Amino acid sequence: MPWSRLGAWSIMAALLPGGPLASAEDQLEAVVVVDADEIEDPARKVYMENFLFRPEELRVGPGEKVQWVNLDRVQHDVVVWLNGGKSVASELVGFQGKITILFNVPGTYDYICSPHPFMGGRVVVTE
Ligand SMILES: [Cu+2]
Repeated sequence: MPWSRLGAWSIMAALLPGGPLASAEDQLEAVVVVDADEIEDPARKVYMENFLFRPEELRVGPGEKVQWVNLDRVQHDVVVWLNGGKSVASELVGFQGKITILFNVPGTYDYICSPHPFMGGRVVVTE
């Protein structure tokens, strides 16, 4: 990213209460479902258990991955809401299945499980 663009982006991010404003393309790149090996760091793990996300809120840095592990005998997924009503959805995974999502851009990301929309959680990405 050129410095001029980065500078403008930072100014907009500082001015807007809702967090960084980016193009639709940048928004999609802010949150990416990735293939990954098991993440050992407990600070970046979320368990899906008894139809809850545990912990409900996680704080990570930009460029870090979060991994969800399903401990229920039903399928769950993770659908992360972005600004402007867009979302990024993982595949559904069954018992002991894992979902890994890379968060590139600081902000507050609420998510749900689409078959069970009462299941909600939040990832806060801070510098
Ligand atoms: Cu679910």
